[in-house]
Amino acid sequence: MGGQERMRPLWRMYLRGTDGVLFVVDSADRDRIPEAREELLRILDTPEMKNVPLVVIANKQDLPGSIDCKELGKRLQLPQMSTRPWVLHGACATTGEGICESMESLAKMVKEYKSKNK
Ligand SMILES: Nc1nc2c(ncn2[C@@H]2O[C@H](COP(=O)(O)OP(=O)(O)OP(=O)(O)O)[C@@H](O)[C@H]2O)c(=O)[nH]1
Ligand SMILES: [Mg+2]
Repeated sequence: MGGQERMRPLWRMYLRGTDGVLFVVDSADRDRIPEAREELLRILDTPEMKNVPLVVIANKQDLPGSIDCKELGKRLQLPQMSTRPWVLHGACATTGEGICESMESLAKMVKEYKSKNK
């Protein structure tokens, strides 16, 4: 789903029955990382999203000056997520680098989550 501001109110329509979240962040858009963090925490902070697995794609790793994967994770407060399974992958959507790994992680984590919540 698109992440532009006018699209975001639609996100909550899709929360019920969600088994995994894939959140793509522009690692080169440094000024808007706090905005990305607020939006991410907002969707995760509902009872129905408790412990739903999270995959974050740190996209645009090819651009000079982009925030590296580890630093981005910190800025999104991922290490503070203690009960939720999460993983972070660096990626470049234009070449496809990192995308397969991200999808594989998502598939694996969703499978685990569903087997626990049956
Ligand atoms: N260099 C590079 N460009 C990318 C990558 N992924 C997407 N793009 C390009 O980024 C552009 C879209 O920018 P976005 O930041 O997704 O969207 P935006 O138009 O800036 O709108 P916002 O969602 O408000 O930031 C397109 O031209 C894509 O080709 C990437 O990994 N590396
Ligand atoms: Mg942008």
